[in-house]
Amino acid sequence: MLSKKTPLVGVSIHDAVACLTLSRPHKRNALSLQVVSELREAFESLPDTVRAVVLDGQGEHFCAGLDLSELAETSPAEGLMHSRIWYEAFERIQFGQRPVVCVMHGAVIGGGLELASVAHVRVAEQSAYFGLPEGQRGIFLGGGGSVRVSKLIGASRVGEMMLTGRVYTAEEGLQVGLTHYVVGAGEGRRKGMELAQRIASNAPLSNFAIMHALPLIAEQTMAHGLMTEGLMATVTQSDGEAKARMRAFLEKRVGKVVPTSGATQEAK
Ligand code: 1HE
Repeated sequence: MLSKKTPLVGVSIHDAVACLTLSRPHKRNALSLQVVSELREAFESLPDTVRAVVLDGQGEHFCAGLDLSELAETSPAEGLMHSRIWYEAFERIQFGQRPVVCVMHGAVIGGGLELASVAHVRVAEQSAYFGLPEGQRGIFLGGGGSVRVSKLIGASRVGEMMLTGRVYTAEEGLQVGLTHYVVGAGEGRRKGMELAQRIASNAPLSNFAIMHALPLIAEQTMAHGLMTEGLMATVTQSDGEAKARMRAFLEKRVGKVVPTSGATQEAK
């Protein structure tokens, strides 16, 4: 008889922001195929009113990476399919409908860091630490990290992490580009929500361009990139929403850009 499974990804909706929480704390939120599939499903079944997502983890750690019990006995063909399932799910999240703010604490290891690198904004609590112990486990990155984490910090640092087992602290992660923010213990969700609410208030077409066009432009040659950018700029600025927002500024109905503490440490 099939028993009803406890959801491994919690979902709560707060107006335009959804919080998705890895909820397998007894296994340190290790990513089994079931978790990956629930994650994908959770992203894909959010109501249209949700315009940004916060992704975090329950318990002491954000995520211990791949569920090692799943790959211990697999054939090469099964291993390849395993990666493909992760790739498809992660692609849907990165190039889905809504920007994602990932809030990390404790272990952000292996596949956990690969998942975090899918997000568009990353917030680390001071307890967060980043590792890629694939070399020690006798495996390789298999959730897109060779591509995505390398884009964040460069293949040289990724290789060094995997070869030597180096672990970056949250502060070091901020310096090298693994996270955009470092906040105090227990502050991650609040900061993540604040950022997600700000993202949700942007013009939808601007968020679309940032999520979908910017990564493509960054891969293009100068000539192609400028052409793509020009076309995307034309589309966004032609939208009624853009016209209304620009008028609101010119008529002094909205605030100015002001200096803030920026992408730096907040509470100690
Ligand atoms: C796991 C996993 C896991 C914990 N797969 N079961 N990832 C790693 O190499 C990280 C392995 N995990 C750890 O180093 C530690 O568990 C932590 C530092 C994350 C947390 O330590 P701790 O002391 O809080 O917990 P624990 O006692 O080690 O683990 C609690 C339980 O979670 C325990 O199971 P139990 O049945 O004995 O209670 C652990 O076996 C289980 N657990 N982590 C399976 N990862 C697509 S390719 C990606 C490649 C990778 O991700 S490689 C990195 C894999």
